[in-house]
This record gives sequence, C-alpha cells and structure tokens, in this order.
Amino acid sequence: MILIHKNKFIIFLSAILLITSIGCANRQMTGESLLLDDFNDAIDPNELGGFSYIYAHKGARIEAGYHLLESDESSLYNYCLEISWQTPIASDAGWGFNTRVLDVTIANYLKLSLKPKSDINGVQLAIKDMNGKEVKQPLSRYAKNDRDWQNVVIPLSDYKGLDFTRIKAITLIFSPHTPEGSLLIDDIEFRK
Ligand SMILES: [Ca+2]
Repeated sequence: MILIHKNKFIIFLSAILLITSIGCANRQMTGESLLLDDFNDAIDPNELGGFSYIYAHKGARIEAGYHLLESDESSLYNYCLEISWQTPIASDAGWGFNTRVLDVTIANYLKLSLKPKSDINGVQLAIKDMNGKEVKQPLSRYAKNDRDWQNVVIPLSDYKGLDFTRIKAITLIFSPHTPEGSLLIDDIEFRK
C-alpha cells in the first residue's frame, strides 16, 4: 500500500511539474501578427493571459475602464480601453499589462489604435523584458496629437537593447508634462 501511495505521489508531483513548466513556457509569435488585446471581452486577462496594472505615486491618479464603441456590422461588442490620468508636478504614473514571457523576435512593429482625448505630448510607451530592461519612447513620435481614431505603428528598431525573445510588459507612462488627460486605446498587436 505504501508503494502505491508513493507511486501516486510521484505521478501527482510529475503532473504538477509538467503544468508548471507549460505555464512558464515562452509564448512565441509565429504568424503575421499577434494580438495582445482588443479589449472586446471587457475583462482581464488579455489575449496572452497577462493581467493589467496601474501605478500612481506622489499624488498622481490613474483610472482605466472599458468603453463601448458604437457598434457596426463587423462587431456588435467592440470595446476599447479608456485611460484617464492626473499627474501633478513631480508625480509619476502608468498603466500597463503583462505579456507573460513573449518571444516576438520575428516582429518588426507594435501596432495599436489610439484616440487622444487630450494632449498626449507627455505620454511615453515603454517595453520591458524579463531581464528588467525597459526602453521608452514618446508616443507623440508615432501618433498625431489630434482627437480622431488613428493607427499607430511603432518600429521595434526604436527599442534597442531589449531581449525580444522574452518580452515581459508594455506600459503607458504619464508625466506631469501633461498634468491631466485621457485617451482611448484598442487593438494592441505585434506585427511582422
Ligand atoms: Ca476593441
């Protein structure tokens, strides 16, 4: 009986190790594009299984919520994410989400839909890898500072030095440069 229990325990332990190793495995982009989130299910986690996060220090405030877009024939429930920020002088705040351990070596661009509802000059887009290295670029380098929906295409060649075999997170960083504002964001994806 003791032997049977021991074998059962070993099988149980092996199953746990297998599940754990699958859970930690790198997700690899293989096709033309890899969707991170279209927000249409209006719930965390994103399409990669990663969760979003908010941070707001030294008097800053961030709010993020799902925003239902007007329906058209192609999609009845098209949600995007609305992010509002208040970033007084010397504060620091951001919204981001985990991509888990993502291999996007074959990708050339990060693409997203954006509708600024205010000035976005102080907004930066950061990409972080599993080594803890983070590279930031001003969103206004790629996006127009107007109030219409636009496709924003960000070349990953501008994010030098990252380990693109193990990308961990993408963050929008809000600074006191624009102390108050909001934007709508949708359809974040890596593309070849
Ligand atoms: Ca959407």
